[in-house]
Amino acid sequence: MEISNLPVNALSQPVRAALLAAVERLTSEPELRGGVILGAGRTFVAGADIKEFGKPSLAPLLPDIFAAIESCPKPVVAALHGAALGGGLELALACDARIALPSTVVGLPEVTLGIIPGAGGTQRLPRLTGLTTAIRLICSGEQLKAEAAHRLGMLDEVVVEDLQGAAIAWLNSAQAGKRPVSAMRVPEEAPEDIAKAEQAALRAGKSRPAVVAAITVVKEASSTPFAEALAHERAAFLTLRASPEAAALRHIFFAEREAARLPADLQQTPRPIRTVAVIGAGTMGSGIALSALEAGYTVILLDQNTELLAKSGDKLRTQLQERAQAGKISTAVAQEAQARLTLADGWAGIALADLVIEAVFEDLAVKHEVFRQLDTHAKPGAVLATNTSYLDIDAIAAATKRREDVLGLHFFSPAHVMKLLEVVRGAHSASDLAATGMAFGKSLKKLPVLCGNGFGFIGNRIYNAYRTQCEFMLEDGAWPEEIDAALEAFGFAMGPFSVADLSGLDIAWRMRQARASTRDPRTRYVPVLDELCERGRFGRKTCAGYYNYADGKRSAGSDDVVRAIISEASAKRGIARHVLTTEDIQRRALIAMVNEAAQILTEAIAQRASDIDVVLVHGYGFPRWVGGPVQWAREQERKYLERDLDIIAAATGFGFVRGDLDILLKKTNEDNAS
Ligand code: T1G
Repeated sequence: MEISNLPVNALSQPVRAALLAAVERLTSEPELRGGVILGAGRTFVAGADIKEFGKPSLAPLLPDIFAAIESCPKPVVAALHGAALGGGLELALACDARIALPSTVVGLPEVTLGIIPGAGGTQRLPRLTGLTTAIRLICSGEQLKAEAAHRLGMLDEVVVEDLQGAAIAWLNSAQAGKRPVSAMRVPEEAPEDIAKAEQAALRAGKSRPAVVAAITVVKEASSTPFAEALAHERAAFLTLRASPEAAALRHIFFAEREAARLPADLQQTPRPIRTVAVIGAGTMGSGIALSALEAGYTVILLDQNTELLAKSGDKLRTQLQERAQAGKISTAVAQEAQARLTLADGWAGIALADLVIEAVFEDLAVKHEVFRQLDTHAKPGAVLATNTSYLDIDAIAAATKRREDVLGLHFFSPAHVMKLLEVVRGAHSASDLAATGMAFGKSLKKLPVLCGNGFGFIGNRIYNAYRTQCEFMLEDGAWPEEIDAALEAFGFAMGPFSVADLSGLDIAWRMRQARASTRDPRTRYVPVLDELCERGRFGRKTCAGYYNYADGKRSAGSDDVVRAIISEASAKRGIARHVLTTEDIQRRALIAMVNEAAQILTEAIAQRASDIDVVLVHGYGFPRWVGGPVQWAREQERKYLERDLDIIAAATGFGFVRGDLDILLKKTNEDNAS
């Protein structure tokens, strides 16, 4: 029985109907002695068809099909390759045996979609692995390679070739027969081990509703009759699937894939890239070099500071070895990658590069000098990329005679960890540069998002609006710890003032000083950060910023110095400080993001609304289970969004631009697809 619903053989309704018919035929035809279920193409089954969620469930349902497999008197073997995930693994668990190729991955990732396995996974998996492993796997959505799954008892055999032949051989072997997992008993385990697994799962899963539900239902495997527990699983699954959190997680799942799509006129053949030159051996440059090395590129690293260059080269080699020891990459890849790293001792060293990425100091004059050198030394047709966070790509490109080769590749720090990559086209970027940047990002296993060349592109511009509104709230009456606590309660990994202290207040201070001369005095400006920096309080690096830091630990709240500075700023502006509730803080910060997002869409800086959510979730710690600022706004009543816009318009005063919420809230067909 071969399931073919490319690209990932999702168990859509037609597949379910055909599979049930095949199982019924196996059951009824006397000459048939056993069955093998396998997937066509590159994989077994990636799960239920997520695109069907949000619509009425159509028969036959997976639990009915799996019951038919178990009640079929003939043995059925699942032959697994590629990925057997979610409903795909549940299908395999309903079979009498599971045989896989070594490269197969298996898992129950439902919690990453805000749901729990809804077709027996919570009851069958523990019968093979025990409760502690089942709790860990189901609450994390962890995917296991075949060998690991085999060791845990989830697979019966791992074969290196002829998967179908091995499955048929199993059917013809003496061990073939009905061995329904549902009839097995859950292996005994120490209650304290189960409790520890529970606590670990709740911590790692931030006690999200799906994780809490998964633990409750999985534990029934050892206490409740199978059929009854199965009904509880189904009920919990259906409730979660209808929740806004599940809708948000499905939204971001599809948004991440949608972001890779370029508009028709930019769908061009990417320029071939084999050798990458990175200019600047600082934190960003080294992180970019590491990513490129691990992705298989030949990397040339250049820095005018030869001591820093040598140090960064050593650090890169060490990092490659460490990642091999941690099992993140193979030892062979680590050694081979080290051989692909060259430390250039001058500009001539970049002559062979197909792509040059500069990650030097964020100053236009410095970037201009680098691009003049690139103009001279980079080979014709090489892509000249800047990692700038804020500067105008066109202003940088103006330093070369080949503006058509200039592109923004905005990595996020640490560059070898953060998946987000903003691919920024300048006014003169050649039409194949977007495809080249997106393909390069994908090859680094990044999440590339196409951006227009506006101040702060997508992410920094929105984060800037969010942080500015939070500074206004400081002056209006909230303390840093109240604002951070409110936004961390919303789900941000860190509040804006803790983030500012971590990245260093002096960086923002330098940028503000550089822009002071062009700032319109009529716009509201909060001088608190400048006052802190005047006192040498740059944040963690000076053990004092908005907070105090001792032994790396942040103080619970801001101290009297900070409060005096804030109160003085309020007084100077004639503000009578007032209390802001957690909800006030959350809504003002979020509507500031939404308002900026609306303008970014109107200005076509982002291709689509869902791209903005991908940027905020992957670049700024926006809680994934809320789906991003756009998804959040779509879940709000319009009248409250308008009310909140009025509030920040009043708080901002001169220069406030009210975005067009309609453009943001209308569902496009891509959104409807998800
Ligand atoms: N349903 C519908 N479409 C899916 C899909 C799914 N389960 N998985 C992938 N796609 C689409 C995806 O949107 C993309 O579409 C194309 O397939 C290629 O995907 C009952 C209820 C399998 C590891 O969570 O993790 O089972 O962009 O780009 O990088 O308890 O897809 O081409 O139009 O990701 O090679 C649980 C989700 C579902 C697995 C392959 N299963 N998928 O990665 O390709 S809930 C999952 C993945 C469930 C049961 C419950 C990955 C992959 P388009 P791709 P890839």
